Amino acid sequence: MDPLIEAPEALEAPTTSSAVCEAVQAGLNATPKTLPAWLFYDEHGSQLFERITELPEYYLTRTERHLFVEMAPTLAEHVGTPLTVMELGAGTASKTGVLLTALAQHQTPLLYQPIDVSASATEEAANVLTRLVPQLQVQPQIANYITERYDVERPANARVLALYIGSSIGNFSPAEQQNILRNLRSHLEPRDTLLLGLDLAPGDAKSHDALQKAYDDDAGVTAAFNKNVLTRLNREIDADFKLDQFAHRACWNASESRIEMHLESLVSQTVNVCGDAITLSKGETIHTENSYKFTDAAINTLLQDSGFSMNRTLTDENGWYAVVMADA
Ligand code: AVJ
Repeated sequence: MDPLIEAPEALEAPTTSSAVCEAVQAGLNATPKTLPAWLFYDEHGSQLFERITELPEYYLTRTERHLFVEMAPTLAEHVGTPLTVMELGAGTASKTGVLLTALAQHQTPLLYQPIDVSASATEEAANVLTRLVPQLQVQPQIANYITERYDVERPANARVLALYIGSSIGNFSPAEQQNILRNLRSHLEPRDTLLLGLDLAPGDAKSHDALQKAYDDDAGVTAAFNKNVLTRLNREIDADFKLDQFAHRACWNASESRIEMHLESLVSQTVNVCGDAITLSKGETIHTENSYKFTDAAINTLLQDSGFSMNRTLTDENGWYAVVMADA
């Protein structure tokens, strides 16, 4: 497919180990040191993320699911029928299932079009969801949804409900966020609807402490998720990270409105990565992830700049998480 824009390094995993070496070396030789975020999601990392979504401190998944349960009965009315559902990212099947179950009561069969870079993720989602919603017709597409064109099918001239949920957009820089939504909107018509799930910035409603703990839980699952990146590099490429010489750190960057995850070197040390000696001083960190958090104003700007017009916003009673409906 035609690349629309330069691919951000964050999204797509290279397929050869020499390409992984190159990407990892580039990040570790930069100042400050970084590692690409796709490294998180190997098999063990994906399992750890599933465990994160069940932690008491990690309110995002559970809060979004509650909001879906609340809005599901009237969603078909808001979107209008006939409708088809497409989703960026394979999504956590259980949450999408809440919406699809309700929508399938208004529309049989219901065409569901998940778009993801990972074939295994879309397959898994398709399997779980068809078991949950037998009226579902699943048509997955493997594509990089930032940079590539994809197809959106409209059976019977249906309206499209586009899902981009789970705070997935938060892992991308503001420029990438805009590219994702602009690319999405170029596939939609004015009568179509976007449903966007976003985590809200700390403030009067949410303390910094509550946010911080969501990314540094007491059981240490997020720490394990972060350090798994190093385990993966030791296994998949020629690297010798000593795991006990790194510590998980999560910190709020107020000026960028994001939680950052880092791996802090506890000692001054040298690590070998594909024949390259990387030196880290004591206290130096490797930046592994950004998770952007949104104010109401930032949500408005993001939608406006990408051509959507805000329809309504649903937030939980604490005001911690938002599900936004916008018109294409
Ligand atoms: C998958 C992007 C929603 O940023 O909250 C969870 C990933 N990182 N804990 C997030 C994550 C650390 C998560 N998203």
